[in-house]
Amino acid sequence: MTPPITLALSKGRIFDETLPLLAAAGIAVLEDPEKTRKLILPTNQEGVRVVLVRATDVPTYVEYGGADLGVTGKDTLIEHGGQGLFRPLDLRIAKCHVSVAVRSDFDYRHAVHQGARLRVATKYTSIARDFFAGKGVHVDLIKLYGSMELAPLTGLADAIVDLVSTGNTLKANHLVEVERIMDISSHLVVNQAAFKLKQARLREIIGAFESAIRKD
Ligand code: PRT
Ligand code: MG
Repeated sequence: MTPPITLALSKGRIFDETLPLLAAAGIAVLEDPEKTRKLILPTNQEGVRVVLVRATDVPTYVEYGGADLGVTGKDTLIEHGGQGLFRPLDLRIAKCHVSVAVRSDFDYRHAVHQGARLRVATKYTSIARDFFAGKGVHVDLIKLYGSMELAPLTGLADAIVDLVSTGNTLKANHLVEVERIMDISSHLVVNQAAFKLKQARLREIIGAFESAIRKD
């Protein structure tokens, strides 16, 4: 018997937006992650299963072979470093961008122009460090794990680096976008050893995903 293919996904938008791609590969997940407490979900294909992990853990699972492949945001991939991962496809799902945002009453341009040292709160310390280094702006980075929008409102930081899609979260918290750092979408990542060992089956899945990617 050939070993099963294990796909790592996170619940929520990545799971939801990967389903149509799986369907194109003839794979249907048999349980709804919002309704079950199971972390390993069977599919209609005996040789394929889905494991549910935290979004930030997807690259780690695939790197160490806990999963053969996974779907992860480019933001998460950059912060992880991407070591040990083969990255065959931009799936063009879960799109957003990484931005710098401040309180609407904070004069960001002036602070930057003055050469002020900025306090920046973010979950994305690598992306933020590279971006501000590239601009020659001195920053003190404060690592947070969530609710970044709160940091400028409470005086914890002058600015945040966070993901933005509709902009509604910023607006609801009286924050404004002052820099757009990069566009983000989710990518397929594959364990390098698994790609060699299970090449035929993985190539089929990658090929099916590739032809189902939205081109708009
Ligand atoms: O939520 P949890 O802490 O469990 O984990 P996570 O935030 O790492 O996972 P999840 O599922 O929320 O995000 C997984 C991936 O989806 C991210 O790594 C991104 O690549 C992608 N993605 C796409 C987004 C968004 N759009 C997005 N809007 N991830 C998060 N957001 C958040 C953002 O951080 C902000 O708080 O939504 C808020 C802004 O949304 P708007 O529409 O109000 O601008
Ligand atoms: Mg989230």
